[in-house]
Amino acid sequence: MKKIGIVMGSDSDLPVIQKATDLLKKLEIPFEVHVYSAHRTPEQARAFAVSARENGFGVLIAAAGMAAHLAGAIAANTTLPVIGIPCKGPVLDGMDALLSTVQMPSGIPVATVGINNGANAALLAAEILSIEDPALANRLQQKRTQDTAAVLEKDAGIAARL
Ligand code: RP5
Repeated sequence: MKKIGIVMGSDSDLPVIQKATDLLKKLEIPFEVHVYSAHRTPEQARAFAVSARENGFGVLIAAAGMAAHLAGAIAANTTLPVIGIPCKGPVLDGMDALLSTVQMPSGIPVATVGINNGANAALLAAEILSIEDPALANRLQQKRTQDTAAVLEKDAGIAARL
């Protein structure tokens, strides 16, 4: 099975990444996590992206805040699908990272999820891998069924709370 590669711009992004890794563990998908910054360690970020396909990765996730160039810099150096997670920063509430991540010029796509949405990044990465993996597709369907049941349980209980 292909691995999912996760890169974060700083270890301060870890709480966002943990939402992704928790889900990947539940879905039994192998992953590798690194701290590489587009600005502070550009050579290491580039080297990871350049060798990612030959190193067995199928999808890459990149999380960064503020002037968030990491997902774009990773995408510039691989033709694997790259999912960007804009992280909330201390000043502009993540809007800076959201626009930096989502507004890629034509030719270098980054599939951008919502601010701090590590869970959706993991699910999207899993859905991409599931195209060629029926067992993973089944696990995703089971999760969707469980999530649906959880909402319906809330629906059934809501009257009692009002
Ligand atoms: C970005 O700058 C990182 O992804 C992080 O979200 C933000 C702040 O980094 P630290 O100053 O906390 O290391 O590159």
